[in-house]
Amino acid sequence: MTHADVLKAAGLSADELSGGTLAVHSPIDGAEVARLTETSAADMDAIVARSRTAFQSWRDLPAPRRGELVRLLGEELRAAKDELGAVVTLEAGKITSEGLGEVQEMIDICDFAVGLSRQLYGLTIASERPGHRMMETWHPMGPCGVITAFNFPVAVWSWNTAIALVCGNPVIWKPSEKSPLTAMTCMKILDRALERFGDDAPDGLVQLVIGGADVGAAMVGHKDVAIVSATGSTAMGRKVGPKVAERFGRCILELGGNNAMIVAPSADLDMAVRAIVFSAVGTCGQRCTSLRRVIAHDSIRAELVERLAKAYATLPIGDPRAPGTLVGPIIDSAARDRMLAALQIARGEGGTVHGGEAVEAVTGGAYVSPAIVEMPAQTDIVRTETFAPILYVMGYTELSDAIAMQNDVPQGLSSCIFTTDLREAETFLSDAGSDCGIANVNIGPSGAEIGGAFGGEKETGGGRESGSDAWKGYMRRATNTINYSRELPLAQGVKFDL
Ligand code: UN1
Repeated sequence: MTHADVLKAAGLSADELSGGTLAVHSPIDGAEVARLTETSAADMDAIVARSRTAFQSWRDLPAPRRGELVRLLGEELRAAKDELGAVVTLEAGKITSEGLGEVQEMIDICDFAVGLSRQLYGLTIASERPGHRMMETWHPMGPCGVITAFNFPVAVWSWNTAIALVCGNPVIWKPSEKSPLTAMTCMKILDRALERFGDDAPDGLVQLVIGGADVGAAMVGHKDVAIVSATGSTAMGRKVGPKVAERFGRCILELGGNNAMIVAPSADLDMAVRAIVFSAVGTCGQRCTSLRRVIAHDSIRAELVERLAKAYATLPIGDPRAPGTLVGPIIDSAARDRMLAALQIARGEGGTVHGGEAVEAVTGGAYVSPAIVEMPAQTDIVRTETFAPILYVMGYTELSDAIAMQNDVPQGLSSCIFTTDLREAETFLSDAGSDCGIANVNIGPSGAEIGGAFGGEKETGGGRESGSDAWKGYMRRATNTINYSRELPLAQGVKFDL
């Protein structure tokens, strides 16, 4: 299928793909596939006002009814899975299976959110006063601004949107300027769900804004955007976080990772090798959860590197649409340049680089061979997140040193240990173990499933999305004390009688 066919099958008309100023390129071959009209930052007031109006009626619908819209969205996503997956491949360069996997993640979060729409539990709390009941209730917050990155252009939107909607919040979505077409496709799919849902859904319940940093900044700075959920680089989060904090808005940040795997002497190396290859080179190393560091016990390190180098040598690199390809393009040539520059720095810091070269796969696309870099120590470049398939390998002798090394980076998203030793596994998961938001045993750091809270600490931003009680980030909590007695006792035994 040509790019035009893929976009047509996704329901995007030639008209809406042309006439604007934002050029959209496919990383597969660098072809320009659209020129989109951008949202002006000056329109943000009107967009937010529309969202606030939508909020006033959406919050009045019972949550299970709001969940019905999300259930329909899940159905429409199931029906459009192939078409949307193909646009993800076109626009983000993911191999077909990963494009489809991303849509599956959307379906999964819809299912999760539908169940949640019949929960949103509060608490009852024992009151010290007779004839009193104390409870905690959860309420919608208002417009939720969602900023998403190019690498998960649709799943991250759905994590936020499915939950924001059941929680009673309208959404304003600012996708990466590198991936607006997947966003437009999602809006069409959502429109079909809205149509089936009927009149209960207000206009402007979910709005899309297309453009660059200025339109994002207008949304982030707007006092009526109650929640800003931003996924992307730590540099972006450093701008967004303080801006939202300045106006006391709610922020959910999911930023950079520098995810490690400790490979212990007892590890099943066959499994470790497979897990490493998937998590280090999958999505061309462009997941926030991508494996970037292996900390291998000195007794197995040489063997592990040899097996990895062998596996890397056979990796099918090329057109992500072709069956069998495992490594598609990196997002653009600037990202490839950053990868090659990082490898140069690693060499300067004592690293031995295997792979990591520009590859001529499809003319016009930026392709690379994933790199394994043996490092003498965890130097500055290792502690920096380079959004590319670079895997640094270091050694250890004592587990406590390996854990200290795993934690000694600014980021804190995902982590794992490969071991068959129960004591080591539990130590890694303990209070003194990994400091990340995600810590796994005998599973790589990427490819988390829906259900668990997703996010991490330190420069990863601290936000949690998608699973567990992450919904609480999208609601405000009220503590209610109800007096059903005929007395008015004060707490703490305070007397204040007239
Ligand atoms: C991201 O890269 O921003 O755990 C999200 C994973 C995916 C989500 C990644 N489920 O790798």
